[in-house]
Amino acid sequence: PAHAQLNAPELFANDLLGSRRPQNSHKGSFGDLVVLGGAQGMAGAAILAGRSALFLGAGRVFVAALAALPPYDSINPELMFRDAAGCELRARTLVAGPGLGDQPDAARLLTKALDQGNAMVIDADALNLIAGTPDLQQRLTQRVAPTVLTPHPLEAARLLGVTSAIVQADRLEAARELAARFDATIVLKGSGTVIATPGGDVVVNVTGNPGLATAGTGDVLAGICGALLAQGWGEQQAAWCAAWLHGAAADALVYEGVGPIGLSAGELPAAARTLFNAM
Ligand code: NPW
Ligand code: AMP
Ligand code: MG
Repeated sequence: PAHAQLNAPELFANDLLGSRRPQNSHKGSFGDLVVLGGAQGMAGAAILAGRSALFLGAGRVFVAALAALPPYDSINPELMFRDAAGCELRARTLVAGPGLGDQPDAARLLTKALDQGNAMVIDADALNLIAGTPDLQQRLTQRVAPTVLTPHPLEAARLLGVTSAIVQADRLEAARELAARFDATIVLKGSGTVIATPGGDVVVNVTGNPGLATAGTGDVLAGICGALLAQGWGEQQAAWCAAWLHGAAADALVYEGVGPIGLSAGELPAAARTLFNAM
């Protein structure tokens, strides 16, 4: 077949069970993660990604925003807020893009982020900046560390230089082409999320529902994927499990009557956490 369907048993088979933690582990065992994003008016996107990373088990989570933030997040004071320009990026898993915007400070930050050697999720405006900047494309393809790109159809279209209708007409091919072009794992979002690797593996996720068609759900997915990378998962397994958990969390919420209408992105992290601990 051209692709396999992504089902939970494949994740079990990989023995990457989320609830297994060594008895003597500590927060340093589960990785430091930095979300880079949150320009003026979109700080919420970066906070949603950070909260998702926290709920899915990253050891310490920093939100490095371009906009001025309050001293701390009153809903999740565990998050550490940093000024984007001054935030240490080395030895930390990065989630770049949620609410990052398109201003010069965003491009400077992304340049620095692409050049660090740790795992990275690239989403939203980081993808848009890369689409419009050959220098950033070159830095992306030169990366060696695990790299996952999470475009929605329009972001994928911008990266490929085509229309979103063309992406949607052959989603498998669009994902494969992006994986080959950028030598990274691609999560092409939308109903039936497609995950493609540079090696040519393609799977279609089976979880999720139209309750996810609301602002901020992509920012949650990026944070979940980052949390798995921060805990040492490989890029393909992290992409698979993140997409599966994100959709399954939405399915569980709909089953409880929380959606599809009115499901809000901020409700997903706790639901995904419950599923992950049960795996
Ligand atoms: P249409 O309408 O069909 O032509 P943009 P964005 C398409 C931040 N956010 N199937 C669709 O195009 C993000 O992190 C901040 C088909 C849609 O109109 C980014 O940094 C929030 N088409 C920034 O905002 C919460 C699909 O893409 C267009 C599709 C801009 O991101 C919200 C939108 O794409 C947001 O996350 C699908 N499944 N999905 C906050 N609270 O701070 C998308 N499209 O123009 O890139 O805008 O995705 O909203
Ligand atoms: P974004 O557009 O970046 O906020 O991402 C939206 C998220 O919601 C992605 O993970 C999509 O796969 C998911 N999503 C949106 N609409 C649907 C749908 N109709 N069915 C399943 N998943 C969806
Ligand atoms: Mg998005």
